[in-house]
Amino acid sequence: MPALFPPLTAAPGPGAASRTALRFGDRTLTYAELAAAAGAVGERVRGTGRVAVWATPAPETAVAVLGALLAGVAAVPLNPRSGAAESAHIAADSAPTLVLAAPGDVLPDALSGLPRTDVDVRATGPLPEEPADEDAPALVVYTSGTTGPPKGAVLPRRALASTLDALADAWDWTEADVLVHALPLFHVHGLVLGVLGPLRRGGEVRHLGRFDTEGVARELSAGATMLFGVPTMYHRIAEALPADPELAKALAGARLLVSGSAALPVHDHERIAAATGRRVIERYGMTETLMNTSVRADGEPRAGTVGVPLPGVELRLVEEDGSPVAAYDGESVGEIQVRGPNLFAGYLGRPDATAAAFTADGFFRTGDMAVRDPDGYVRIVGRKATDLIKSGGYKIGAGEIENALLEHPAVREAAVTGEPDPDLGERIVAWVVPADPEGPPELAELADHVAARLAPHKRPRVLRLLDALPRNDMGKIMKRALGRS
Ligand code: MCA
Ligand code: AMP
Repeated sequence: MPALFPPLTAAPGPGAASRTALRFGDRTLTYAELAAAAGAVGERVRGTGRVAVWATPAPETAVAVLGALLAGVAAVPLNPRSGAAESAHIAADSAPTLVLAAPGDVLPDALSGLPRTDVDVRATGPLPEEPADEDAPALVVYTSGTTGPPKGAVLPRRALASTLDALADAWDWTEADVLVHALPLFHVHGLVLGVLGPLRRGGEVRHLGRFDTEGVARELSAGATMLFGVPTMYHRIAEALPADPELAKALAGARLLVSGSAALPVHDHERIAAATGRRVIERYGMTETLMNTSVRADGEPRAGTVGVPLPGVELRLVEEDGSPVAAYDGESVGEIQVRGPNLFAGYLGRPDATAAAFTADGFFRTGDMAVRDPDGYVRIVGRKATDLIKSGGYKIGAGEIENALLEHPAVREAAVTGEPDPDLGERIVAWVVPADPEGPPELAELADHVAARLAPHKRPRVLRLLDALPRNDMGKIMKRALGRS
């Protein structure tokens, strides 16, 4: 398989090596510096099994992941805010041989048994010879399901290469592009699209560390050409625009504004278009499939659609019984199923879950429900599972939060749902039957409990106390009834 990052490994043209590759605040690495530092990581990890990467929004994370990828070692990016139970689960499930972190980072107890290697972004090492096997695992990214703890999606090198090249085709993405974003680096959006994407093209990425509209305006005014964000970020931009002419001007000058990870509300799309003259384009993907569809840079950025299938991606809408929906008429709803080189190889150590995720003819069942317009544009209208919540662009399983809540002494029974939220898309609601009706738990203590165990973004934002949970004759909690009460 050709190199994953030709700009690093190919003989550099005049000036190419001195081009900026990464910027995190005032910390910058050129392509030559990045290649040297990644080479040093590669030397350290070559021949080991999977390595964990403490994925802070810092250049060390990019160097660590790149070094592992170049050496043919799978990297497992870890959320540095994961709580105790989540860290312990991922460490045990992925069984890394060592953990790569920035000097000074404090690691949780769950990782203390692992050898630790500090990443030095000024180190130099030779670039390793990349593995030829395109099916070799490149990343293991943890993603929530409806029940149980998160599963590790194994992403082969081929999937990364094909999805990034398909996006380059759809977006006219070149080495001239400078991407700005503030996405976390332990998920596909921020890591694969937001860091590996620019590096595969030979362009530049500027990471803001944390999201704010000032940083977006500053970087887009100072030469950045593209912005990636989740809808929550575009919502905050839409809210800020009326009072911020600099932000409006900066967005107006961008080449491409891209939203993904959840549905961009039409209202926010239209407010941004009205204030800037620019339309945000949406692309649709999943941890397991990488990117499936996008509005193309030269296509019509219709609000509320995720565009057309990317090159190489086969996409179909199917009825409950697996038959194709009657028509692409903008009305017939079916589940999106996809097949192509962008797909993952399976869930780590979970052949049962992997088998259940695919149809007999190799299509991945996304669980997302959509319609297609006659011209092929896909519009997502919902999702099959009520037990999956999308909050701030993060996918969160109701079951993992329920299990955490049930471990709190003040909780007798718990059910978790998502309800519409203008900022987060959905907010997590905890329905709780208290152990002691006279001394029910408070929202803050349950939120802290979940944040410390799982992660802060999984904490409930609303607490509703009940005398009993509505259950059907089988004893199963009727979540739809909860939503209406
Ligand atoms: C609050 N905090 C707490 C607690 N409460 N910490 C501990 N215990 C608590 N009880 C902290 C938070 O950690 C955070 O710290 C701060 O308080 C604010 O938290 P929060 O309100 O949750 O965050 P926010 O600032 O509102 O974040 C909104 C966001 C974020 C920036 C939009 O949700 C985000 O980054 N989303 C991106 C998700 C994403 O990348 N998804 C991609 C997966 P501090 O203030 O220090 O930060 S989907 C994917 O990859 C697929 C392939 C796709 O299609 O893209
Ligand atoms: P994750 O598993 O965290 O990678 O999230 C994948 C899910 O995010 C998909 O199955 C969709 O439900 C949702 N998603 C991603 N992009 C979009 C989008 N542009 N519009 C609507 N939903 C999206």
